[in-house]
Amino acid sequence: MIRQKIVAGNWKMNGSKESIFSLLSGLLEMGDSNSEVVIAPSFPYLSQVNALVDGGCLVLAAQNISDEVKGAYTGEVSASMLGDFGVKYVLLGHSERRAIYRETDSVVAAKVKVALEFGLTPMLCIGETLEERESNQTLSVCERQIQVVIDAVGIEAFENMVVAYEPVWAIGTGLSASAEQAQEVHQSIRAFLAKSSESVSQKVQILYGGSVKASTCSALFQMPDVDGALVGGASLDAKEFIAIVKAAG
Ligand code: G2H
Repeated sequence: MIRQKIVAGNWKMNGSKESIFSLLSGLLEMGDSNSEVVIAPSFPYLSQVNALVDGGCLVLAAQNISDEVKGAYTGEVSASMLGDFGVKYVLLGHSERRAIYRETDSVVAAKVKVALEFGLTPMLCIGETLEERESNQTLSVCERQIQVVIDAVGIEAFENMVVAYEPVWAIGTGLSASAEQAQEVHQSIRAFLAKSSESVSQKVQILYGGSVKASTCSALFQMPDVDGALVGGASLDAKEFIAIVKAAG
C-alpha cells in the first residue's frame, strides 16, 4: 500500500513572534510537496501561524491537549479550542511529556480519546529508553504503549491516527537510530497492529523521530515502513527542514 509521507516539525518550547515570522517566511517558499508538511508551534503562536499559513502548503499541529473536555482546569488547553485555530494534528505521548510531566500510558490514552472525539488526528509518540533497548525491551515497550490506546479507542480509530516511533535515546541527543534500526521497529509495530487489524496496519503512517537531520534522512525515507519523520531541533531551521521535506519526496 502507498502511504503518503508526513514530515512534521515539532518546535517544542521555542520561538518568538519575530523568529516564527522569519522561520515561516522561509518555509512558505518551499512550494508544493508530495508529502504532508506539518508544523507544531507552542500554543500562543497557533493563531499567528494559522493566519500566515492559511490555505498554504503547511498543516498545523498542537503539541499537547488536556484529557478533560472543558471546565475548571487552570492552565490547560482543550481539544475543542484547537479547532478554532485550524489545528489538524496533536502530538500525544511525546517522551518529554511522559518523562518530565509524568504522563502515564492511561493519561496518553485518555488524551487520544478526547482528541478523536473533537476531530483532531493524534500523532501518538512511542519509544523505548536506552536502558530498555539494552535489555531487549524495545518491542514490548512500544507494544504496551500502543495496546493501552487500542484498549481505549479500538483498533479502527488508528485509521485516523499517526504513530511516531521516537526512541528516547535518540531525542535531542544527535544519536539518530540507523535507517535499519528504525525499519526493524517500524515493521514490528505494523505487525503488532496487524494482529488486531491487517487493513488498519497497512494504512497507518508510522513516522520516525529522534535527531532527524537533512544529512541522514534520505536512507530513512527509503525504508518501506518509515512513512515520514517527526523532526525537533532541525525543524527550527527553514533550510534544513525544507531539505528534509525534499528528501521525503
Ligand atoms: C524528538 C524530536 C521531535 P529531535 O523529540 O519530536 O526531536 O529531532 O530534536 O530529537
